Amino acid sequence: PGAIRLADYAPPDWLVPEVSLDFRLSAGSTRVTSRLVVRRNGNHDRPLVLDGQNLKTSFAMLDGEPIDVVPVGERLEIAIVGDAAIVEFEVEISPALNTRLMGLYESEGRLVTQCEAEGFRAITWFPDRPDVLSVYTVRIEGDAALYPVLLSNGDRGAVETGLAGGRHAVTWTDPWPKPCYLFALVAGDLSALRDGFTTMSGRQVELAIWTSAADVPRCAHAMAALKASMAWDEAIYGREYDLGAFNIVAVNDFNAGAMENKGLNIFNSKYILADPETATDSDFDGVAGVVAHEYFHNWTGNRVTCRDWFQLSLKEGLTVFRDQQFSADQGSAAVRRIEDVRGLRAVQFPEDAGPLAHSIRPDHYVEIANFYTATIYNKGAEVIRMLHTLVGAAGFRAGTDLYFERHDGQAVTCEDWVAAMEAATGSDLGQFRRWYEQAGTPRVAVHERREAGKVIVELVQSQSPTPGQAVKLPVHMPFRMALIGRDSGRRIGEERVVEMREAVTRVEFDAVDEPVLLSLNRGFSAPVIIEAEASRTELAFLAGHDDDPSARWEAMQRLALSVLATDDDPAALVSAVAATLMDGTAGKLDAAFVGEAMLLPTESFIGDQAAMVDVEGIHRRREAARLAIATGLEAEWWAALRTYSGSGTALTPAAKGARRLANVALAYLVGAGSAEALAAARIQYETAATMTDRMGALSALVGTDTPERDACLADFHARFAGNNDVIDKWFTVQALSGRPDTLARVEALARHPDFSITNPNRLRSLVGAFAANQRWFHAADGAGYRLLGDQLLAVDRINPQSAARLAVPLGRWRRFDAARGALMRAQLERVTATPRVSRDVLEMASRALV
Ligand code: HT7
Ligand code: ZN
Repeated sequence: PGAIRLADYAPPDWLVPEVSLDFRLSAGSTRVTSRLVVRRNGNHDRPLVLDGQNLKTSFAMLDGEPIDVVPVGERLEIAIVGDAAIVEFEVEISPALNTRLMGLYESEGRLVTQCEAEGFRAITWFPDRPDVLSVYTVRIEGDAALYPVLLSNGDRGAVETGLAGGRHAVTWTDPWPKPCYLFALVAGDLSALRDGFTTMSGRQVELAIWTSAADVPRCAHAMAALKASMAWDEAIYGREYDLGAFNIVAVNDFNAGAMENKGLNIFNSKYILADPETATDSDFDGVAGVVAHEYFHNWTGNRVTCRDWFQLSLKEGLTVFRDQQFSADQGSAAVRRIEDVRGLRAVQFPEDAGPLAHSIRPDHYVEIANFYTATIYNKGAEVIRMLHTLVGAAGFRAGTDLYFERHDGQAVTCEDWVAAMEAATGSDLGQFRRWYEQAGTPRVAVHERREAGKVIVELVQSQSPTPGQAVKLPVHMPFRMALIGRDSGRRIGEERVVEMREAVTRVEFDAVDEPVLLSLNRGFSAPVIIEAEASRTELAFLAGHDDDPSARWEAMQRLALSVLATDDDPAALVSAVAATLMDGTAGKLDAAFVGEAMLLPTESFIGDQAAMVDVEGIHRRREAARLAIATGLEAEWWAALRTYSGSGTALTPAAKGARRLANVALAYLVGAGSAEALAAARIQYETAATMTDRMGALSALVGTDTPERDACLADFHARFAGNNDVIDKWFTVQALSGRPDTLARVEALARHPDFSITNPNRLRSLVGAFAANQRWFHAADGAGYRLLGDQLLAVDRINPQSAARLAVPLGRWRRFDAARGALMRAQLERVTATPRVSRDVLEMASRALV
C-alpha cells in the first residue's frame, strides 16, 4: 500500500467552520444526517474532497439541490462554483456490525464512538484530517428505553421527550472549534457518579463519570484524580477548563486506553473502575495517570491540536510528560521516575533498535494507527523532559504560555512548539530539533581520568543507523552528573547539568582530593544508553550510596546485568540486595524504592543487552540468581514480610511501598521453596484485603508446581467470574508463568470460554502477555510463534488495529539465533502472503521483515 508523506502536506482546500449532525440511532442501522458549511480556503478551483468508509449514502445535496455522488474508493469529490456552500448527506451505518471499534460501534448494548485517528469517516462524509476545525451541533435521537442517556461533546441543549415509537432526543453544542477526530457520541443505559469543580476564575463545572449502575462506586478514584488534575493544571500551567460539563464514559470494548474527545472522554473501563478488592496499586496509579492524561489533552491536543498526523507527538509526548509530572507530584517522585524509565527501556528502546524504529516525528506512514507507539508517546515525553531540564521550570512555563497564546484554536506542528519555547526563553534549540528527526537511541561512552587533582570526564556520543536513516548527527542533551566519594559515600561538590552538543564533551571537576565514582545521567536526564566501565565492587558501592535515586537504582541494575551475563557466583548481587534491604528496614530508604531496587532485570531486558538473545541461558542464570537471593537471605525476607505486610487498603505512598516490598519478599520466599513459604502465600491469597496482595500471592505461586497454585488459580477464577478487568489478570498471570508447560496452558486458555479475540483487553491479557514471556514465547520449536501467527490472522478479520499490534514481537527476529529467526520470519511471511490481509497488518509485517 502507498505511503503518505510529510513532504506532501498541503493545507486543506476547503474549510468546514460549522457542522450539524443528526443521529437516528439503532444498533443495526443508524441514519446520520449531516449539514456542512464549507468555505474555500485560498484562491484555487479544486473540488471539495471528503473521506468516507462503509457508508451507504441515501442522499447528497449541494446548496439545497440533490446531487449525484460517485465515490472513488473511500473518497468523494464535489465540484463547487462559489466560495462557500452548504453540503448535506444522509448515510446509513451499522454499529452492530462494526467489530473494528472505530467510528460508531456497539459495546455491551451501548453505542460508542472512537474517531482518532481516522474513524470519523466511518460515520459520515467529511474531510477527515486534523487541520479542519469546526463548531459542532449534534442531535441524537434513540429509543428511550435502550438508550436513556445520550451524550456528545460540549454542553447539553434541548431535550425532546415522548417522540413517536418511544424515542427521545438530546441536542449538544460544542462552542470550541475542533477537528473531527475529537467528535464523540455515547448512547446507553448508564448511571453516573457526579461531582463538581469550581475553576480558578470561579466557573462551576459539572463532572460525571458514566458506567453501569453496579460500577458507579468503583469510579471514586477516577473522580478524585479528575478533580486533582483540574486543580494541578491550573496551578502548574495556568490552564482552566472551558465548558460547563465534563463527562467521562467507561466502556469494555476499546482499542486503546482512553480518548480525549472534547468534554466527553471515553475510557477503557480498565482505566476508570477501581476498588481495593479488584484493582492493584498499579491499577490505581494507572487510573489516575490516564484520567490526568486525557484531561490534560484539553489544552495540549484539543485547544491546540495537530496540523497532521506526523505531528502526533506534539500532543502525545507533551501530554505524557504532563501526566508524568502530575503523578510524580502526587506520590513518590523518585519511584515514579524509575518506573517510567523501566517502561521506556522495556518497550521504546527495543522499538528504536529494531526494524520498526521511527523518529518522534515520522516522515511517512501507511496506516497512522500503527504509529501510536512508545516512541511517539514515551520517547516524545523524554524529549519534552529534556527541554524542561534545559530551559528550567520557569522557562518551560514561559514557553508553554507563549505556545498557548500563539496557537490557541489552531492546528500546528512540532516546529511551532519548539519555536515558542525558543522565543520565550531566548535559548538556541537549533540542534535540539534533531531529536524530532532522528530515530534510534544515542549511546554515551564515558571515559574518566585524573589529572593534577582534577577529574576529567569525556562523554562521547554516537548512534547506529536505523532503517532508512544511515547518517546520525550529534544531538543536544542535558546530562546530569556528580561525583560520589569512594570512601565517604557522600556527594562531592554540586551536581552538574552538562549540555552535550558535540560528539565529544569534556567535563572537568576541580580540586577533588579523594577517590571518586561517577554518578551518571542522574534522574535519567537524557534517554540514552550509557557505556561506562565499572567493577562489580564499584557498582555495589553506588547501589548503596548514590544520592540520586535513579542512579542508585541503575547501579543495582548494572550490577545485576553484569552478574547475569555470566555463570559467575551471584554472591556480589546477593550482598548488594541485602545491603539495600537493610537500609530499608533501618528506615534509610523508603519501601517503594527498596521494592523497586530488589527486582532483577526482566529476561527480555537482559536479552536486549546482548547482540543475540540466549533464551535458555538467560532464563537459567536469572532463575539461579533468584534462588541465590531467595535462599541466601531467607531470614531477611521473612523479616521483611513481617515488617511490611498488613498495611491495609490505604493508598498512601507508604502503604503502597510496604505492599510492594512485602510482595517482593513473598516472591523470593516462595522461590526458595519451603513449605512455610507456600503456606504463607496461600494464607495471604485467601485473606488479602487488596488485589495487590491477592495478585502478589498468586504471581508468586503461579510458577510453582504445587496444589496451592492450582487451588488459588481456580478460586480466583470463580471468585471474580464476570469481572472483566480481573479475569484479564487471571489470563495474564498464567501467560507470564515460568513453568515449562506454559505454552500448552496458553493454548488451552485460548480455547477457554472466557477468552475472546473480539475484546482487545482480553486478547492483550493472554496473547499480548504471552509474547512478553521470553522463555516460552521463544520456545525453540517455534510453537509460540505459530500460536501468535494463528491469533493474529484470526483477529485481523475482526479488528485490524488489534491484529497489527501482535506483529510487533515477531519484528525482533534479528536478535535471535538463526533457527528462531527463521521461524519468526516464517510467521511474518505467512501473514504477508495471506490474501486480503488488512493494510494495518500488512504494513507492520512488511516493515518487521526488513
Ligand atoms: N489520543 C488517544 C489515541 C487513541 C487511539 C488511537 C488509535 C486507535 C484508537 C484510539 N483510542 C484512543 C489516546 C491518548 O493518547 O490519549
Ligand atoms: Zn494522549
